[in-house]
Amino acid sequence: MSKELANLLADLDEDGVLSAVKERLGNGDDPLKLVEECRAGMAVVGERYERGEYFLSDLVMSAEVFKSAIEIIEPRLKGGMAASSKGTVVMGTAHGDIHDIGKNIVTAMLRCSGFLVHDLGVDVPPQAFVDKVKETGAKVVGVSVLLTTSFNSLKQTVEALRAAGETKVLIGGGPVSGIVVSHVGADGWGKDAMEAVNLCKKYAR
Ligand code: B12
Repeated sequence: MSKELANLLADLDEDGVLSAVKERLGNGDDPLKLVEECRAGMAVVGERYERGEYFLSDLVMSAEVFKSAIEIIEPRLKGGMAASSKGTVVMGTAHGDIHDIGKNIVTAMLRCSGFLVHDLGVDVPPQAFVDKVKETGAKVVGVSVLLTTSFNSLKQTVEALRAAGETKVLIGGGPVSGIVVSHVGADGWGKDAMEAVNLCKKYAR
């Protein structure tokens, strides 16, 4: 069952993805599990793109299919979550990078979990993160990065935030690992939205 949804997304079968999502939500499946299965499908899309089997138009199509699936899943995520105030988080995608699907999921999950999130969008310059932290007093900044070419701008963002104060910097996105955390000097990383929520619970007080 779990492979099916990922495969449907990897094959860009929009109708198949949407009916599988509706059916499984109807059966009471965990909405977060569906998000992660869709993400696994996107990873396969990326591999096919790397091998030259898919083109940029296929990446665009995969993003559309993913977004349509999330539109159906997201209200269910909200339904199960508390709405108390857990702290303030600034989110954004690293400078030079316009991928935002993962960031949007993390943002949605944080909001559902009771955090106040200021989402700066994509291609965010280091100073914009610093300015927002000063304005809001956020204790945590979450930066999403999908392009390895944006690791340097991410490092600059961490350095700028360090110079400005005590904010914790969490990172995430497809290519992120412990090695990237050390390279850019961040405080931690999460492999999915649930880990992002748990890290923010630890740091956003
Ligand atoms: C969809 C997609 C696109 C879409 C993006 C649409 C959008 N609105 O985001 C479009 C078509 C626009 C696109 C463009 C490009 N893309 Co693209 N894209 C992808 C693809 C297939 C999926 C990404 C995705 O959305 N995954 C699903 C989400 C849910 O997963 P996620 O982002 O990892 O997020 C999860 C976790 O990582 C975590 N998380 C995310 N952020 C954060 C933050 C914090 C703080 C924490 C704790 C956790 C966390 O939680 C999320 C939910 O579980 C990937 C393949 C891949 N393997 O990722 C390539 C990929 C990222 N793209 C790639 C490339 C090369 C490009 C382009 C340069 C292509 C081109 N020639 O123009 C451009 C980039 C332009 C730019 N300046 O940014 C490469 C990058 C390679 C590299 N070494 O850097 C990849 C890896 C494909 C590949 N294998 O070659 N792309």
